Amino acid sequence: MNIMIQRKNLNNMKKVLITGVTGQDGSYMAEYLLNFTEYEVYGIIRRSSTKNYKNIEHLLNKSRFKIVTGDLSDSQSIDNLVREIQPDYFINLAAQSFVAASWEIPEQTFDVDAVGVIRCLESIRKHAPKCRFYNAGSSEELGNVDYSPQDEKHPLKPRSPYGAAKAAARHIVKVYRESYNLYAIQGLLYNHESERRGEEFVTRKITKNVARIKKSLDNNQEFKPLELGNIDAKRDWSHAEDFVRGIWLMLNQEKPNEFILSSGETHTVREFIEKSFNVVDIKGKWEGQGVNECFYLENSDIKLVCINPIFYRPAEVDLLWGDSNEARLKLNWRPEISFDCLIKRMVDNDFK
Ligand code: NAP
Ligand code: F7E
Repeated sequence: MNIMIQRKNLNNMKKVLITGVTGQDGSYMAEYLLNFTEYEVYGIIRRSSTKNYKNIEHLLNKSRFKIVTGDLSDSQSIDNLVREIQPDYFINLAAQSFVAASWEIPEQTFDVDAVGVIRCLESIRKHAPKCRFYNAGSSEELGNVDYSPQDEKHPLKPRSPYGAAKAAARHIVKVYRESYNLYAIQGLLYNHESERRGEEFVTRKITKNVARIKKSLDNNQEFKPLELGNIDAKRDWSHAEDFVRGIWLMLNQEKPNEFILSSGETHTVREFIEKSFNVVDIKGKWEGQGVNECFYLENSDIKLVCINPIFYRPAEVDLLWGDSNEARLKLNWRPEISFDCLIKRMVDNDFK
């Protein structure tokens, strides 16, 4: 371990161990908890030849934020951390989280996203059974949905190795909760995005490219159109900042209940594209069909967006739309950042 860990915390601060702290949700979660003086946050990063601190740079000088190393593929590293830190909360936000990649690396996805969860649970069971554990579940577990909007009773019908791994994790979290009386839960979260979203996910890919295209148009420069896959897929998008609050509420209930977090609205990728261009005052029109469909700059033959089938998936989840009424009622949680505001924040950030 690369830091000295105080075994007894003299200030009586609660210790929160967060995996995935360099990612979108992990960085927002660390930031959120550091706003409260009673938490000491241990962010787990995995060893790599190049540091990837972009999302947490602004937290590194905070005395209550500590970086430790560990990897969900390595039980010993997780076990050592839980034994030595004795966390009060363990928030597992690490994953191979890119659905499209999960067909290319299915074993690695399953190892990190499903078996990795067993590694966390075993360490908690052995060394810190009072620790509250949160695992990041996903609407991808529902997959080929039976009805909309989907609620907590919807069956698990995953369509990707990623969705299957998260569904397996959901079962094992429940097994450990019931077998060992652990406070272990897996929320079911619909898509959430932000200025920190990875650049391969469709929303960030769109907002980055809208900024690039806007700059090229302003400077009369030639540009390549943005290439996308299935633009008719529907998703229920929110801002990640709203969701870390919801996760924290879920972890602090009297009893360990699992909830859906979602905006309660669904939109197509196509709509996301149109609204993103609108933010920078670019109007376009759709022409053509299927793989030949393009989004043209209004009153011109300049292509802004076109379809590349390379981005189609072996199996698609066509429609996700979450019913988060239970969370709203029982946790008194609701998202505050609207779909339009999310898009504006992301486009403005990329334009800057
Ligand atoms: P993200 O930005 O892709 O972050 C993933 C994090 O996991 C990164 O910090 C990454 O570290 C870390 N990681 C990957 N493999 C690891 C391993 N073997 N050991 C330790 N750390 C590892 O993901 P996110 O969007 O914040 O999502 C957070 C969690 O919520 C994930 O479990 C995701 O599957 C789930 N989820 C996300 C959404 C969403 O819409 N964002 C919706 C539902 C569920 P590196 O920096 O080293 O790569
Ligand atoms: O795709 C379509 C694609 O990769 C959204 C993860 O956070 O949310 C996320 O998974 C939709 C899909 O996210 C492109 O086919 C079209 O229908 O942004 P995405 P996702 O697969 O919904 C869930 C809840 C998670 O748990 C995951 O961790 O957009 N799409 N064209 C495209 N998607 C991408 N990435 N790239 C395209 O060019």
